[in-house]
Amino acid sequence: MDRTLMIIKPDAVAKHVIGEILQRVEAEGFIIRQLRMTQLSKEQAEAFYAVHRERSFFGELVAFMTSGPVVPMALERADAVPHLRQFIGATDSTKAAPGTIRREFGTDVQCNAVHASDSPENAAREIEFFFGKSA
Ligand code: FUP
Repeated sequence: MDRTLMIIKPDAVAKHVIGEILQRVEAEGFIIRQLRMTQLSKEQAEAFYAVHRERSFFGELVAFMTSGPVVPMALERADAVPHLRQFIGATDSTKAAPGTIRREFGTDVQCNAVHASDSPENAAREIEFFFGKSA
């Protein structure tokens, strides 16, 4: 079994669809191993998205991710990383396939409802970021 990190982003939290998203994730066979709600500081959001520091959208991304609470979780499943990426859909919610989480609950390329780790290495780093080494 592999692990990945998913974050329910501030737009989805504000829409009151945490429960619906969790229901779909569990129905897809993911086991929730860790889960919490937190409000990211500017420093934390900048550190989490450090790989995007030079991108034009970095400032807006950090502002959005700190605009309200987020719900990070560690999820377990066979092929967790690629399976969750497929399940949430393309980055831009307007281009994500019908039925995916981003298409169903997101709005655009910034307010896209959820984050999911893009590699097993990043999944391990991101799970540690939110839940510490013991997770
Ligand atoms: P993803 O791995 O699908 O989350 O997408 P990226 O790593 O390409 O981008 C990380 C986050 O930056 C996305 F979730 C949303 C945000 N983003 C923007 O806000 N504007 C853009 O033009 C591209 C990405």
